[in-house]
Amino acid sequence: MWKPSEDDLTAAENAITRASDLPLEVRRSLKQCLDLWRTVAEENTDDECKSTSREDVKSLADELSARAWERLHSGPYKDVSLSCRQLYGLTCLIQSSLHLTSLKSDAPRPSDQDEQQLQEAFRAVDLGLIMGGEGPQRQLLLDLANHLQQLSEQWDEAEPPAKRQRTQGPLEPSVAIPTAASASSIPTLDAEPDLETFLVQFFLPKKPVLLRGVFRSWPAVDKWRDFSYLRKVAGRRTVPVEIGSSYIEDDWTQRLMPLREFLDTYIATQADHPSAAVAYMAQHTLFDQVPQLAADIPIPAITACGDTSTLIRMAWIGPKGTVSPLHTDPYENLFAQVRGAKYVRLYSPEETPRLYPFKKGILTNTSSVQADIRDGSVDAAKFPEFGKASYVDCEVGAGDALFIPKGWWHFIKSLDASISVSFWFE
Ligand SMILES: O=C(O)CCC(=O)C(=O)O
Repeated sequence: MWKPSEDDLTAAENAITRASDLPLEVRRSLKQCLDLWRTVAEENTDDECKSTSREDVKSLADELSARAWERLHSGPYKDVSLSCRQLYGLTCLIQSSLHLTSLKSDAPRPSDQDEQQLQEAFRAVDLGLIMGGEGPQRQLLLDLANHLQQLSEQWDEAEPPAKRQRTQGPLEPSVAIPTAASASSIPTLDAEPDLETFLVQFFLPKKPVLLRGVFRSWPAVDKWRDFSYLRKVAGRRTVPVEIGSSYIEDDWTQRLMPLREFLDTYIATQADHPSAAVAYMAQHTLFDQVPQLAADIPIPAITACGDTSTLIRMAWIGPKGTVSPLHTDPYENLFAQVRGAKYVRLYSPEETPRLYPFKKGILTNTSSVQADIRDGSVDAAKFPEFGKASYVDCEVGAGDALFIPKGWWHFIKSLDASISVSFWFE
């Protein structure tokens, strides 16, 4: 049976129970919950006593989790104290381990009920990793996630091949690497520049550059081309998915779902149902949640011209047709394409007055001009200046990377089932 490392657990417990910004009764109740949980985790506790204590741990953990969740959602995420996030992470750990311990069978092939428990165990651990912030509880969550993943792979291997095939569905092949037909206006290099060249010619003068094919040897470019690899190593992991044509449209919403459900529903079946809603696992810190995947995506040396301690890696996985409307980010961005192709259009910061950014609210970094600006159907009466703004554009294919300097506007549309990784740095 999986058991947390006692040292990590004590460190997490100490960090939270000493946090004076959490109400005393919350800290007491956490202590009680952890003590009970330790008893439940003891394998020699007799069954009857174990099941009573299990119920008690569950209700305490659920209550604490709900309180932390409420605080996490009561204002901007950055304003929530670290101890509150850690508390949430630790309660997720307890909830996840309870799902794990309630798996009924030792049989290699799971019952439907066990399958559901495992999925719930992943969901809890993933929410703890996504929302729980840094701290000693994180290592415990990562350890438990690894344990669940081992079980998950054992179960998948035990599935009859026919069933495996059916649930995976047909996978769309990647298109060939596109030629840079429209990229002439963006300087293009065929090899990763050395740090000094990149710094002097592009980073400091804030000039975009397309690095054609320079990351073609990344393990991910080969291994992730077939989505069944991601499905195998992270299929049951819970990820955030945006559903709708683009985040500025009214039909847009967000859902948490297992990665394999996302791949099966929105990517594998796209060829059969081209009119299905567009869904996008966008801007997700997948590599912090599933560190094993990071080994397939080496950190490009040129990001060292920024502050590497603040590097953020974002994963973007979606079908053909995802649109990220024209916007800017507060980071330098090395945007790398791992699978499939994307169209990218860039406008320099000087063009801002012609791009109609939203005037107030959280979207002042986003243009109010309609989502798909590529097809030329922008309403010229409503946005008369837009057509006068000059831009550069290109297609990026698997193994390419585009440097998008901080402050540059970018519009991105996927041309087929696609995986990208952005390296954001300061
Ligand atoms: O690929 C996309 O859809 C958007 C990427 C993006 O906006 C970014 O990397 O900052």
